[in-house]
Amino acid sequence: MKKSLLWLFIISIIALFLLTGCKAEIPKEIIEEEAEENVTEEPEEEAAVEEENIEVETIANDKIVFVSNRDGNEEIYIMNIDGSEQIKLTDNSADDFLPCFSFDGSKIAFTSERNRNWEIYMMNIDGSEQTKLTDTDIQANNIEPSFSPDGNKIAFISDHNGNWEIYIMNVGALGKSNLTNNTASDSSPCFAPDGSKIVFYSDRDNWETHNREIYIMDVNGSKQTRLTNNPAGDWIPSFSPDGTQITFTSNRDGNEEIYIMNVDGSGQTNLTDNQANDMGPCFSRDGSKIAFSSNRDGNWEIYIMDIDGSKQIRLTDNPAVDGHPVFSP
Ligand SMILES: [Ca+2]
Ligand SMILES: [Ca+2]
Ligand SMILES: [Ca+2]
Ligand SMILES: [Ca+2]
Repeated sequence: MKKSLLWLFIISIIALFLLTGCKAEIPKEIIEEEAEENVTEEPEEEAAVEEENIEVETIANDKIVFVSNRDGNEEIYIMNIDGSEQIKLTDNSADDFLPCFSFDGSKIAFTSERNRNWEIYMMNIDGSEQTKLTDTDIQANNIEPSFSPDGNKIAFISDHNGNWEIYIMNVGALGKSNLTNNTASDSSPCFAPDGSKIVFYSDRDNWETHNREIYIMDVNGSKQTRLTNNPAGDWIPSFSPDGTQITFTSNRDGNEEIYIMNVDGSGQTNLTDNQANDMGPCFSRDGSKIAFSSNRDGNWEIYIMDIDGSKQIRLTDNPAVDGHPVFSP
């Protein structure tokens, strides 16, 4: 049976529970040494590729990437911000999901299970040059990539130590460093626009009751600070372009809704208010809009709204699961 996006969410949740009891086994020092060894190997080649792409004008402007299983399995799509010109970027029988733009709009990192386990890949915005960036053993997974603003690093999560932890790697290098290291699940990292912080969610406060909270930390993993504090699930955070606000998902009113808060956790306000599930918000480049997914019309579709919650407009319209919208920078 093929996984829908909803299944991915559900499977992730189940996986988080199943895996949180296990202990990390690879010493952090060894991982960091590997990361440093690999740093010097390929950055020149990567920089050359970036320059080539800029010359042939493959920068995304006013686009949204998203995931849909409308062709029978999950693929990455790109469309205009009014929902027009929906173009498929990946095309294979495996699931491709969780896309993320580089801050210069030239690359899309994503997760794919085309190699049996979930690994992180990168491609140009027209779908060309799909390259695998991580390569773990078949029993483990690397998912949820988030580019650093300079494009040189990607934060992501891996379960290779037995539970989901946040890691950071240099693009083009195989090594990675832990940013979190505990028995709970830490997920959904997202870089601040100035590159100094990463926002994420964790169930470290009470994983038995599945109490996810939004946390923020420095990019070296220090100063991990909780921003939400309630018995409900608070998850899938994303920074505003100016770094002053965070939009996220919470089910504190009984179903999933989109919320916005200041970067210190103050002023938590819900932007959606209905009986359906509204999830996975992302700010537009100018900070005036938020894209998200909702099943309010009977199946998962992508919507856009102003940041005060007004003008909620549907962008996709088909019986398949459409989700995980991400604005181009
Ligand atoms: Ca696919
Ligand atoms: Ca909570
Ligand atoms: Ca709702
Ligand atoms: Ca749909």
